[in-house]
Amino acid sequence: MVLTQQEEAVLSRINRNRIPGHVAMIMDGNGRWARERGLPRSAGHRQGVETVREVVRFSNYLGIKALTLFAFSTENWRRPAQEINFLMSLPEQYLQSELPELIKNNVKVRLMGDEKRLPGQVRRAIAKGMEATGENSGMILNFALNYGARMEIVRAVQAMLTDLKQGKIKAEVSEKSFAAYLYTAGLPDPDLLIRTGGEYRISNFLLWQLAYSELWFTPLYWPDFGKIHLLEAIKDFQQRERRFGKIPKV
Ligand code: V07
Repeated sequence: MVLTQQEEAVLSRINRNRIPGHVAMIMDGNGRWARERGLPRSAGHRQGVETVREVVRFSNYLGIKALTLFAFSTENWRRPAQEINFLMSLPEQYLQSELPELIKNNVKVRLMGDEKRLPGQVRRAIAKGMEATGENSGMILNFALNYGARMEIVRAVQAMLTDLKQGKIKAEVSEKSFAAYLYTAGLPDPDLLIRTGGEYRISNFLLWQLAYSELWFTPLYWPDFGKIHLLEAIKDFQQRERRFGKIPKV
């Protein structure tokens, strides 16, 4: 990995043994990035994919064990059809160019969200990516597509009721047994949430899983987010961890 002097300087102040295990990201600000340059929104999304490529590579290099990216929310269907069509071409484009490298780097691709409403072409591309990386044991790369946290929770309750009616489970719920019905089953909760684009909200992302996560917000637009910013976020995460480390968790 080639790093600038500035990136090396921040990296040297980071404890490589205390890299957050699971990092989640809300990738906001692509449209505004484009508008400020007089470009169509699609140009912002295209540049956003470049950031995804860089962030995935660098996260893997740093030893992050799981990376969850909010690519398309259940609310995003309200956007113009033209923009939705463009967005729906991105998973296939990304996987077409990155899959060989993801396979080589032992990255495992996963999808979280309601697949049913996704176009067949998107589902096929992702199924292929998941199939090709299914045996990999390195970083888990979770794409949240057609994802909404309230929907995820309601869906989990429905699935529990189905299992109950079929006699597969007893009429008992614990945090642990409930979490097994979420898309993130088997994954640790995110240690760190990063949101770009200057909004200071969670926006229906991982409501259950973010209960104890550190939150890191930046006004930077997603296409402007780079290695240096991920390093800054991790540095802040480690400083907060040190500050609060002495206080016992409730
Ligand atoms: C999307 C680029 C990043 C900024 C946010 C909106 C636009 C990567 C994917 C993707 C999804 C699934 C997958 C592989 C890649 C993606 C959408 C939008 C819909 F298996 N970037 N990206 N999907 N943007």
